[in-house]
Amino acid sequence: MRKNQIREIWATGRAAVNGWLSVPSPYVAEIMSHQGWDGLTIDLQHGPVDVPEAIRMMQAMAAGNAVPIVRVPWNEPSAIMRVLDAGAYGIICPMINTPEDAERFVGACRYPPDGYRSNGAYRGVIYGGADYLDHANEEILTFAMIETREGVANLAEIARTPGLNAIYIGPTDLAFSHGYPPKHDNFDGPVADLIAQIRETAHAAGIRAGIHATRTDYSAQMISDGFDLVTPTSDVRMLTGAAPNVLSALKAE
Ligand code: 3PY
Ligand code: MG
Repeated sequence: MRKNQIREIWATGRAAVNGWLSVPSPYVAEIMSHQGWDGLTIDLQHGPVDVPEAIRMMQAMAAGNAVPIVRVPWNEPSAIMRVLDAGAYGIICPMINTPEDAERFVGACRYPPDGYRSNGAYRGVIYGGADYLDHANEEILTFAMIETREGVANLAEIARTPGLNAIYIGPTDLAFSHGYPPKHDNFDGPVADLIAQIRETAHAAGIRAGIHATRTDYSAQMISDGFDLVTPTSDVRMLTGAAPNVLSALKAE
């Protein structure tokens, strides 16, 4: 089976840099997959991408090296299994709040006896290889999003879920549920303290920690603080970030 590059990066002690895809376009996915991202996550929770488009995007990405990851809309086994069957090598699952949530999520990603994933990886075997079934449980990465007060309270237990590889912090929902404005890139303050606490709890349980961001400087800070994966930006943010610079240079009064 094709190896999961993010696991290999982690094995050498480095952090993985993940890109984020919200534009429902195989062409955009193909362009991004040739830029050197370690992983690329297709977002099915927020934004207009749906499962059939995500499948076309993964097909387009396969010519590049980025590991195909999908953030599913919810902790829903059928949605998880559909994108795994289509070749996703990692799943980010929103709003994991309890050990039961984590068990349901991870179980959907693992074939028996480790979980209850159903057999039928029609494109997994094309992307991954003919021995996909034998190694899928070892290669596919599971990321539980910790982004609520309840998730933080239960984190030590959640992190001990067999087969859970990592947590992934959603900083805006995390801030929201603690009564703060939903903001990314928290350099300091109470949400920054929570984020450090979550990272340390995950590491103490022997699993990896990833975080969503929108700034390069903040992402660099998160890597130096010890995060194993950062998402520094997205396709949409790169467009909306770059266009105003060009326009303000040309349309300045
Ligand atoms: C959050 O900030 O809550 C996220 O889910 C990031 O996309
Ligand atoms: Mg969120």
